[in-house]
Parts: sequence; C-alpha cells; structure tokens
Amino acid sequence: MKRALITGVTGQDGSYLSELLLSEGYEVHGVVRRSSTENFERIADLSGKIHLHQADLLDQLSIIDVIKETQPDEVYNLAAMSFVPTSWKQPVLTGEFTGIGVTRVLEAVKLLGRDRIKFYQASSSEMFGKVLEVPQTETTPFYPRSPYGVAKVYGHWITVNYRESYNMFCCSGILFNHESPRRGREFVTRKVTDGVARIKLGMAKTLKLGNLDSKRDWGFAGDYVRAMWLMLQQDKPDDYVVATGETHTVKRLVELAFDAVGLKWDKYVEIDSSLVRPAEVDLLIGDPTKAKTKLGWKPEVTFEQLVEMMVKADLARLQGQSIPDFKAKGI
Ligand code: NAP
Ligand code: G4F
Repeated sequence: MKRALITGVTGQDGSYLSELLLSEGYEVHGVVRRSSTENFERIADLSGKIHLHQADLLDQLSIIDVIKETQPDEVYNLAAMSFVPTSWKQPVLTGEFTGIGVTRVLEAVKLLGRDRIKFYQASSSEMFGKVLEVPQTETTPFYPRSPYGVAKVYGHWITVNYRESYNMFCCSGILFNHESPRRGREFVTRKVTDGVARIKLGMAKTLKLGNLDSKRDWGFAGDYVRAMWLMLQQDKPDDYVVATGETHTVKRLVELAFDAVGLKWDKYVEIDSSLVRPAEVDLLIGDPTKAKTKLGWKPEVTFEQLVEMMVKADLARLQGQSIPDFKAKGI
C-alpha cells in the first residue's frame, strides 16, 4: 500500500486529492495546523479514513517530524496562503508560508528520503501575471503581479532547483484556477454562486464585486487533483500546465450563475472599488497540451457545468438554513 502525505489537507484541493488517493488504495496522511476551532468541514466525510498530524509550514522541525513519522512515498505540498488580495495585506507571512515553506518541506524530504520520496508542488498560473505569451505554456516566462504570485514563483523555482541539484523526484504543477462547491467563499466563483443563491432565496439583495473584465481559465478541482497524482506516477519528474484551454470573463461567470436561477444579473450586481486589486492579472488561458499528451489527462467538467453545479450546491446548502454572511473588509 502506498502512503501519501498532504499539506493543506483541509483545503479545497486537499479534500479532493484525499478522496482520489483513497480510491487508488493509498494510506493518506494530512498535515493540519493548530487553530482554536477545528476546520475540518471539507474532510468531515473522510473521518476515520485519513490520518491527521499537527505541523506547520512555518516550523521546520514539525515538518521533519511528520515526514519521519509517516514515511510517505509521495508528498503533496498544497498548503499556502492562497487568497491573492490577502497577500498585499500580509506580504511577509505570504512569503514565509507560500514561498519559504516549500523549501522547508523540500529540506525535510531531502533529509529523510531524497532517493525515495516523490514531491509535488502546487504552483500557480498566477505566476504568469501580466502575461508575456498567449496561451501560457510550461516555457512562458513569469511576470507575477501580487506578493502571492511572487512567492509562488519562488516555490516553483526552488522545486526545480532541488530536482536539478539533488536529483530528487520533484514536480511542479502549474495549475490554472480550479473551483468547486468546496471553494472558499472569498474566491470569485464561490462568492458569485453563494451570492446568487442568497439572492434567489431572499437572504440578500445585492452582490458586490470588483473587476468584471478580467479573464480566467476556470476548471473543476476534482479534475485537477487527478493531474497532480498522474505527475507523480511518471518515470521522470517534470513540470506541467494544467488548464482547460478556454477563458471567460468574470462578467460571463456572473451572467451564467444568475441565468441558472432565472434572474438578470445587472439588477443585483454592484461594483465596489475597494475590491479592485492594486495590480490585476487581466488574462489567463493555459495550453494543457503537455499534460494531455504525456499524462493522458483531460478536464471532464465544462465551465457551464461547473457554474451550474456550484449554484445548485449553494442553493441546497442554504435552503432551510440561515448561514450568516460574515465577510471581512475587502473580501
Ligand atoms: P485553500 O482551499 O485555500 O487551502 C489551502 C490550505 O493551506 C488549507 O488547508 C489551509 O489550512 C492551509 N493554509 C492556508 N493559509 C495558511 C497559513 N497562512 N498558514 C498555514 N496553513 C495555511 O487552497 P486550494 O484552492 O485547495 O489550493 C491548494 C494549493 O494550490 C495552494 O497552494 C494554492 O495556492 C494552489 N493553487 C490553487 C489554485 C486554485 O485555483 N484553487 C490554482 C493554482 C494553485 P487551514 O484550513 O488551516 O486554513
Ligand atoms: O477568484 P479569485 O480571487 O482568484 P485569483 O486571484 O485568480 O486566484 C486564484 O487562482 C490562482 C490561479 O491562477 C491561484 F493560484 C490562487 O490561489 C487562487 O486560487 O479572482 C479571480 C478574478 C480576479 O481577476 C479578481 O479581480 O476575479 C476578479 N474579481 C472581481 N470581483 C474578484 C471579485 N475576485 C474576488 N475574489 N472577489 C471579488 O469580489
């Protein structure tokens, strides 16, 4: 039985990846950080099926200890401060966690199993930022536009560097935006589908958004974790772009979500200038040819299906319940 260790197991991708690895017969271990209340909602169904360990990417010894204890064959480093606007408010923490944190995991892998443990790094299309090529491929130069993007560029190159310096099996997946009903409510897709469901159910009157013109290549998270796993099943480590190859504006997302409940978006959406970013990534569209040809990967869920799935899930979740709509400033 193969053993996998996932950092960021409580996140959107961590939950889907855990399910996939269990279905492939793995023993799954996850890293959780200490908090005053448990934050295991996304992995609640996996209770008793996966093993959780306390560690923190800010603490080198805790990472070494968890790898020593679990002796994994594969390590998936998914933990990060992943919300782009927060990275302007907490740039130092973002650098420590999303950037240097990668080195801490790589150092622990090098120390305890450099010839044996396969490593996956969650790189991001946000690294392409002010894009220098359309569509973006594995060879497109990076031009990050946020402290988050800058930290991810560091995480990406340190992963490549450990592969080249120490001959370690390190892969970096350059994943474009991927969403699901488990997406955090601060990200635009989920903010929109949750907002639309609240308006439909009479729980809200408006939806405040920032830039409606930016374009993203949005896919389904359940499809994307399969690509992560496939990367570690190859004979040689490499880097891959994972994307749908389609791009849509935020406005199109909004239209589709309101259409799904039979409402006209322009009656409800308000532009809030505080949600516009200091520097924007205007256009992302990936070319997943390498992942398709070498990994045999392709996305199964279309953008339209994804939006409909998320609106339906939010309607079902909110119906008959009154879940408060808490939001911190700027979200
Ligand atoms: P997510 O839902 O935000 O989950 C992030 C995970 O990291 C959570 O388990 C969280 O733990 C942990 N974490 C976040 N901030 C932390 C901090 N400051 N200190 C310690 N732990 C922290 O992210 P995701 O969407 O699953 O994404 C997984 C990874 O892929 C991330 O590295 C993200 O940057 C990257 N990525 C995501 C996308 C995408 O579109 N989803 C695209 C490209 C790359 P808690 O539960 O304790 O907060
Ligand atoms: O959903 P978003 O916050 O995602 P963003 O910034 O593209 O980052 C996500 O994808 C990256 C991959 O490219 C990941 F690495 C990262 O961890 C994260 O998962 O924003 C998408 C777009 C932006 O252009 C933003 O300006 O939507 C625009 N937007 C417009 N109004 C909004 C809003 N975004 C948010 N979050 N909230 C708004 O009200």
